[in-house]
Amino acid sequence: NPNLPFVINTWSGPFAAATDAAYHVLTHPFRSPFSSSPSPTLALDAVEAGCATCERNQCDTTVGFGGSPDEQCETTLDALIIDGTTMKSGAVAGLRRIRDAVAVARAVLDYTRHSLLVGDQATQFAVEMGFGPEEDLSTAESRARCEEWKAGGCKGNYRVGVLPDPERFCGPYTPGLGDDGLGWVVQAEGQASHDTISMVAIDSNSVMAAGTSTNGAAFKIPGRVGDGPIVGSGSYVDGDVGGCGATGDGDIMLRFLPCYQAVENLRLGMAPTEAAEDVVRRMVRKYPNISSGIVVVNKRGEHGGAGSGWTFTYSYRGGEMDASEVVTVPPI
Ligand code: SD4
Repeated sequence: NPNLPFVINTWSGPFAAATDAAYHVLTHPFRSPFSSSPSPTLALDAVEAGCATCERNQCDTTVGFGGSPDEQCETTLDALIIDGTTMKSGAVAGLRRIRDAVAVARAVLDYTRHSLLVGDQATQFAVEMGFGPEEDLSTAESRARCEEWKAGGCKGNYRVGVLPDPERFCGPYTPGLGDDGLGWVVQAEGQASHDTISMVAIDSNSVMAAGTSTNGAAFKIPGRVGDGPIVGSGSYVDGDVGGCGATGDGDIMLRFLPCYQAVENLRLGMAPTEAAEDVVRRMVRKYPNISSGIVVVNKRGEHGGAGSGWTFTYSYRGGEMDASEVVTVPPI
């Protein structure tokens, strides 16, 4: 198949380096003699390398340390990785004080019988697995951004309705319903922070994997988990059919399991673009203002995307391409 090996990822620009890193893994098969991973698939290695690239590069400050501070100015990380052959997955949510979120998710997949670890206990697991020492995930920039948000009255706060003590929640701010009337606050302009790396990789033997890494939503309530680490939401892959990666307003998206739906759409015979458009339409029907982006690839390496609320661009690289290419998707 001339499309293979193949990598697709939810964004372009700084995220293209992740596509290239994953593609490099697929085209330079190598396993460290020190690796004891019981799941030695190149596709998983590629997804991990791609997501880790964005974690290290702080892609758009929405992946990895130093981005999307929560209400208390702390950065926490969500990540997921899925093996399309065994359907095993590993994930962490609200991971604190450890940078390598996708690698810790991979360790959950490789070395436990669980699928998802959260918060401080995920940190403890990470340290036990050698990902320490713990370190503050804030940077001077993320702290300044958080202080500026507080000084500006906490616009973009996710709390709605009448609160018992608004001052406690970083007030004064204006609570209320979103303009969809469905009870979510539309982020103030410039404060929406909705980028995430979600990727799918297919090696030259058609073995597939998918994964996601994000620092979530800026100024979230501490403890909030988005769509990123949820199987079928942040990403999904069934090695017999295809895979999907998602980005966007995770609080809403995870209600729809959009990536699960997209892969099921492929199974029903839809082309990748059609499969992606269908899931975006399902979400837009209920939430007309939702920002979303979905990438879909079938087992043959045919791909497509769809988005809403923004002009979504994704990157991919396959076959013998010299560099990753960008696809621009007009909003639905
Ligand atoms: C989240 N989905 O935690 C992530 C953020 C994101 O594009 O994707 N932004 O809601």
